[in-house]
Amino acid sequence: MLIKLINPNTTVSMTEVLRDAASAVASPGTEILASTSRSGAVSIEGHYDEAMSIVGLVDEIMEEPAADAYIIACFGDPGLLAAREITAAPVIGIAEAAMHAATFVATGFSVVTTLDRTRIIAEHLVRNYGMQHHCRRVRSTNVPVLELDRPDSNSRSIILAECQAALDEDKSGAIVLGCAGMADLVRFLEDRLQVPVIDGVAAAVKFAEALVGMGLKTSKRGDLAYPLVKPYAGKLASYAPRARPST
Ligand code: 5HY
Repeated sequence: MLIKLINPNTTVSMTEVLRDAASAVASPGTEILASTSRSGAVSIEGHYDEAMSIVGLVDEIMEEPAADAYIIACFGDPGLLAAREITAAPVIGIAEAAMHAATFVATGFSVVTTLDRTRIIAEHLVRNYGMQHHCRRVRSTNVPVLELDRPDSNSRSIILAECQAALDEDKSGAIVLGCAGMADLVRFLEDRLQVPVIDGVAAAVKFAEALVGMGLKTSKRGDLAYPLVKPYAGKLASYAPRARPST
């Protein structure tokens, strides 16, 4: 099975972290094709960055129509429902994957993310995904996304301290990592915290394998049907939905 893992930001070194995290959990028959968006922000840290990332995400999906599943490897899950409209293959966002995984291993979890503005975006996701019952709190660390990549930054210890505060103050039983760039912190944190620490990239790979294994595809009835065929104007003219042979 072929899973296309898309980093919707344009930082190639982050994609390498994501590829390693995905490959570490992929089953022997699963090929992970990790790609970096070619348009948009170097890091996605706000609503505008997210909105602007969606064209690059669509390009990556359209370029690999034969993939069995797609993963959007950014914790805001930018463009998730739009992506589900343009393909019938399962599309999984890492935030939804991580939150769902956490509900299987703890009655309550905390999300530990990067900037404070990202915290607010993650809180929206908690509500959108109906996770209020499970998510005890979303916490920010004020570590910018690209700091996670710098060997000389003290981001690891800052994130560890915030996770410890989540366990002590929120009484959470598990930690959800609120940024794709934290994927390589799982072992470091689990060893010290002794609770499940969930990286959405790994969770998304396992859920993608499960959905494909069950033969489940995205429903094409209702709002996730292929986009209506119509002209688009201006810079986005070439993105106008086209008629499909089967529809
Ligand atoms: C992410 N931004 O996972 C996020 C989420 C964050 O470029 N990849 C990004 O921390 O803002």
